[in-house]
Parts: sequence; C-alpha cells; structure tokens
Amino acid sequence: MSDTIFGKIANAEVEADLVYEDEAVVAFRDLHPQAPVHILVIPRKPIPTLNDAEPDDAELLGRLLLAAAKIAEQEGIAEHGYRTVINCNAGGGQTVYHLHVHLIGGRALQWPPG
Ligand code: DGP
Repeated sequence: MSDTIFGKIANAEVEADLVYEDEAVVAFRDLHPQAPVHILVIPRKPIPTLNDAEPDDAELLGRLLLAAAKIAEQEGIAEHGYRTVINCNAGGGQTVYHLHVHLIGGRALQWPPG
C-alpha cells in the first residue's frame, strides 16, 4: 500500500483521469484545475518532496520533465507555452507529499506568481 493519494493513483488503487503512463511515470488531470490544462506528472516511486530526491533519482527527475513536455504536445499547448511547477513543503504550497510536477496551460499565465 502507498501512503498518499498519488501513490494510490500510481498503483491503480484509486481512479484518476490518466493522460500518460510508462514504467516510471504516471500523469493525470488535477482534481482542482487552475487552468484549462492542469495535469500532475508523478514518479511511480514515492519520493515525498523534491528535498528527498537523491542523486540516483536524477534520471527519474529528467523523465518527469520529458513526460510533461510530451503531454503538453499531446494537449496542444506546447507551441503557445505552458508552465511546470514543483511545490516543495508547506511554504512552497505542497499539500500532497508524493513528488509531482504541475503542468499548467491553456490560458495566459501571469509572472511572477502570487
Ligand atoms: P500541491 O499543492 O503542489 O501538493 O498539489 C496537489 C494537487 O493535487 C492540487 O492541485 C489538487 C490535486 N489533488 C489532490 N487530491 C487529488 C486527487 O485525489 N486526485 C487528483 N486528480 N488530484 C488531486
């Protein structure tokens, strides 16, 4: 059993609207989307936060970003542009402690964020 809801989604113990999966990565639509496209890209491996990633996870971290770019293409937002975000710990806005990349797009995005 996995500790977090994302671990359960990765193990198919809980349903989600999956948009991509491979042997290392799963991606699904955010339950509370902040934009027309809001997808969460997670490793199957339950790394709680970016702070917990180790040198051995370097390839996995790269795979998360490459998957995000592929999904952006799939969703038709690659050319216009999009944002990828990793929230880390409470001060960074993290609420689910299974590392995830937010892929957000489909509308004009402000910078800097709030
Ligand atoms: P963060 O605040 O960075 O930890 O982002 C967590 C995101 O996860 C937040 O945008 C809402 C989303 N979320 C929380 N629970 C679920 C769930 O059960 N299913 C899905 N699809 N998304 C969830």
